Amino acid sequence: MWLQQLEGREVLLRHTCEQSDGLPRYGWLLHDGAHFGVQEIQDVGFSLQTEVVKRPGGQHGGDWSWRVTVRPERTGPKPAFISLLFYVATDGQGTLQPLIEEKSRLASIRGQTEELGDFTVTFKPPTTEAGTPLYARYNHLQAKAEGLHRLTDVVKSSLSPRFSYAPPGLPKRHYFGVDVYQGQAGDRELRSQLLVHQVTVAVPCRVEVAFESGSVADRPDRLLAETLTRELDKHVAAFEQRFEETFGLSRKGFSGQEQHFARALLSNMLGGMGYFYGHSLVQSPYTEGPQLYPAGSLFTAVPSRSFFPRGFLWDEGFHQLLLARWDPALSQEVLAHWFDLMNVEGWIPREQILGDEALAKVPPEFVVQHSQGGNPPTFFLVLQQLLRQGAMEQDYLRRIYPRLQSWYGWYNHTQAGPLPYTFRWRGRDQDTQLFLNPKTLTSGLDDYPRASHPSEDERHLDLRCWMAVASAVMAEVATRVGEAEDDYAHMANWLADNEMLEQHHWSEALSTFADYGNHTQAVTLERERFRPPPPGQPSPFPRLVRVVRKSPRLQFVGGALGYVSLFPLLLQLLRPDSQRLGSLLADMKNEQKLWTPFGLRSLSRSSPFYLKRNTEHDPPYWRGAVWINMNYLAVRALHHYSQVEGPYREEATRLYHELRTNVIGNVLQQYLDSGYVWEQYNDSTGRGQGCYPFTGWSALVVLMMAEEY
Ligand code: 6A9
Repeated sequence: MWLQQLEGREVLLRHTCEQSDGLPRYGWLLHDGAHFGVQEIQDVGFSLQTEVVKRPGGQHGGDWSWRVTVRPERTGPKPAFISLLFYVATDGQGTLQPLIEEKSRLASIRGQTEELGDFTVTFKPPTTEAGTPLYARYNHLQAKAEGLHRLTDVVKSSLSPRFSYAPPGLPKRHYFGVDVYQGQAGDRELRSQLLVHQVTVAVPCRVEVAFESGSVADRPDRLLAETLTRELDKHVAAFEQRFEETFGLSRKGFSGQEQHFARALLSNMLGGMGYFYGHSLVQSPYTEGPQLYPAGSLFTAVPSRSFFPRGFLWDEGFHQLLLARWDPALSQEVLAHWFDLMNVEGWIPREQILGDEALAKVPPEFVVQHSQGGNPPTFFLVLQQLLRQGAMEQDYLRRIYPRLQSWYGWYNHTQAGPLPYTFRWRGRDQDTQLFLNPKTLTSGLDDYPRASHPSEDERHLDLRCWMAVASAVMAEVATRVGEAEDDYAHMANWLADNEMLEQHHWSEALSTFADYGNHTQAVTLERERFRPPPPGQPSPFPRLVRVVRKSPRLQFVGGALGYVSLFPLLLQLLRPDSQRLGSLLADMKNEQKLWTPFGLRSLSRSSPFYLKRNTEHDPPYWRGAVWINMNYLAVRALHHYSQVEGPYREEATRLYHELRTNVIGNVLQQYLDSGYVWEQYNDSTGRGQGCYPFTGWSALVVLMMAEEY
């Protein structure tokens, strides 16, 4: 945590990534996912560079050190001095013993936990970057907290302005320091023991912290000062070399700035990875209320450190497409964690909210997961990639195979459509009167328009295409582990059969691929007519409700040209000589439909749903904006169709180059302009929108730069 000591101003305590802090820029510039990381955080008037290095050894993961360097920034009011707060906290078990020096300086902590064994954490006094000691004031806090999610509050409420900072020759000034915490325990269990070391010091400065594992027997030298610098330099050089070997961006002629950007994208995904532990809350059709699942652990990347700092199923497949290239062993570990969270039915919760810290970031209405709802099985794309790389050992494949069978089986059985070889997302919005179009959160495309009236007659094109990929990969894995592959191969063949695909999903009238269902395009959202309230009740504000002007009927879903329509192309199911390929390429390239200078927009400009709100409080999401995961699939597919013989090869090649250039160019431009990579991009201006930093699937730009598909 850090604290700006601006006299007379409110207390600005920074801790976890919060969009509301409005920092100009922050993120990992370098991170290899295992041994080191370099992060830059720009605050107003100063910046923090945080560096971490790990040195393996002993039985508990070895030693690691942190270095924080604070530097003034050219712009903004510069704080004369700031406070850095370093803390150690337990989470339910373990002990911590403070060693206090000079009355108030927490010099080190001796601790012990089940996972870490015995360890010592040492806080070095602040210096200049050259190593000269600096004047500083110290505070420390020893407190108990309900859990890790409450630490910010505990520290905040213990702050007192009664301390003074008086470097030689300068006037004395007051500052906020951690003091005594008057927590009200109540009957809540206090599972965290907390020790905070606060150092208050002038900018610029540098502070180092060393974690030393008790099980490391011989330590040649401490991982501090010059040794730390030397280790960091070594890791930076190795990273740069490995990055070039893996992605070849310098070879491809990308500028220094472009390479810097790509390294930051990969590093943010790696640096944002987390280890989560806790229970999912699940509603199943077999129980009355939601049930707490057994505690489980998940090692995973996250879509966004500030806004969605937890695991999301289909996002994770996209994340691992990038990470599998960088570190295939790491990706396999992540996949294994996800597969271990499967329930007895073969279902994996879409959103993983494990532990109090994760839970603290989720509004209550989003916590319960529904065991009838899926999410695109993108892990099959990762498995396909790892198989191509030859990265998976036989033993690993054998161990995940039973889980893959269950998972595949879950989709195949529970998400079956009305006809053989068709599929339907379960869990669409029920209260159809309130939405312009009932959402389909399970598909991952949320408010993308589907049949206006959800019914059992629906067939969803995207899910069918996902199942085609899943079946093909299952057949391949089965063959590899010497199990019967016939059923999977049979499914894969039928789902890839272009004639049957057209029969189920090609609409002559709309001249595109589409969902099928009970549908009418004649719907609008309108303000409800005023109705006098019952006596004694306040008069309700009239809501927006859906008005249906023409009855729905079973038909292909019109007015919905966009990402879903492109799926047979995106997942490369169309034969290269299919006329339909030519037709989708034309829709893609049409600026009145999907083409923008920033990438493909999610929904055609000509769709009646284009940029339409779904309810009063629900702005358009997948109704026009440019999303990077789908653009990655598009670029990848265009690359594929540019490599195979066929009548559309030249057109695919042309679009491949243009789309790739547009997407890379805009995400980079927005990063330079705004300091961040974003969740989505505006289809008219290219501007980043939604949450930030979002270096989940938006980081797939690195693979587009590398032309790794
Ligand atoms: C809301 C509000 C602090 C929505 O990237 C994660 C998912 C995608 O899987 C999905 O395709 N996002 C996309 O349509 C974000 C979903 C967030 C839901 C929970 C909590 C947080 O407030």
